Amino acid sequence: MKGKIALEEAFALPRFAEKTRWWAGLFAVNPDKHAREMNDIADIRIQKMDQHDVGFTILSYTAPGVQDIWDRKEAEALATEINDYVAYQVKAKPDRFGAFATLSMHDPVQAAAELRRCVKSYGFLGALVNDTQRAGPDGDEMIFYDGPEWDVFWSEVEALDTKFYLHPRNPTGTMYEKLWADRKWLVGPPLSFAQGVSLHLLGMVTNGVFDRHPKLQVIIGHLGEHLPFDLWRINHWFEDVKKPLGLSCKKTIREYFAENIWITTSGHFSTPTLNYCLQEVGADRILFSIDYPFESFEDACSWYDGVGLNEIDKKKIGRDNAKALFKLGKFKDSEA
Ligand code: GRE
Repeated sequence: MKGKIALEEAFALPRFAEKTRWWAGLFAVNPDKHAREMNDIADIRIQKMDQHDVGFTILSYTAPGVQDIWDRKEAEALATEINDYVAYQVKAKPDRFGAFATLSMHDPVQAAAELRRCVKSYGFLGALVNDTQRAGPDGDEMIFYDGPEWDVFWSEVEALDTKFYLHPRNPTGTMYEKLWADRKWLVGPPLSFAQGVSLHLLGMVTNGVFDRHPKLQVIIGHLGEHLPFDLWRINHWFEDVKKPLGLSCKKTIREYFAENIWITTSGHFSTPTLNYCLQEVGADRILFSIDYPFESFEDACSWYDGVGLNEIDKKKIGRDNAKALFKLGKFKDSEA
C-alpha cells in the first residue's frame, strides 16, 4: 500500500552513539547495524520509506530515554535537547517526517509546559513517553501518570488537542531484581513491555483519568500490549465484581477503547492477531506502525501490504486513521 504512515519509529542522539551501540548489544543480533539505523534520520530511513511505500513517519526518541534519568534537572535538559534536535531534522523534510515530543515526567507542570512548547513552536504531533519515570535518590522509584496530580498535564494534552503514546521501557531497580533478574529472557517484547504498559494504561482507566479528561487520546503499540485479548475478562470483572465493590470509573473498558485508546501494529505482524483486534477493537482504532529499527521495514511492510483486508479497512489502518488523528497535510502518496 502506498503512502503508509508509521508512528512508533525511534531515533537516538548521535552524541550517544557509543551508548546506543552498547544498549543494542542487549537485544540486537547486529548491534552495529542497529546503532547506525538508530542514529540516522534522513538517509537510510528515507531510502527504506521509499522502498517500502511509507509516506510519512512520526519520529520519537528511543526507549528508555529520558524516563531512565532520575535526576530531574538532567532529565529536563536532555528532553529539551532531543526536542530541539528532532525539530531541526523534521523541518528539513516536513512532507516525510513529524515528531512526538520527548518529556521528562518528573513534574506534571514542567512536562505540560515542554509539550506546549513543542506543539506550539515546532508543530509536534503529540508526546511519546516510555512508561513510568524513574525517580528517587537512586532511581528506584517509579512515577505513574494516573494520579490526580497529573490532571494538570492531561488537561494540557486535551487543550492542545494533541496525542499521547504510552511506550514501554525495560524494568529497572528493585522491580527488575525481584521479578525479572532470574528470568531475564522475558524482559522486553516477550513479556515485560506489555505488562508494564497494560498496568499503566489500566491504572489510568481505573483511576479515572479518562473520566476527568474524556477527550484524551492515548496510543499503545504492539497490537495493544496483550489487552485486546483480555477485554472480555477485564470487562466481566470490572462490571460484575469491581464496580459493585467500589470501582468508580464511569464507562466500560470497551467504551474507553472505542473513545480514548488506539492500538498500533508496531512490532506485531500477525494476521490472526490483527483479525482478532479487528473484531475486538475495530478498524477505526488501529494504526499501522513498524517499530523501526527494532523491527524491519521489510517485515512490517511486506506483511501489511499483503494482508487480506477489504480496501477501506486497509487504508484506514495503513494511513487514513492516522492522517485524520494527527490532522496531517500533504505527504508522499498521501492521496494514493
Ligand atoms: C523498543 O521499542 O524500545 C524496544 C527495545 C528493545 C527491544 C525491542 C523494542 O527497547 O521494540
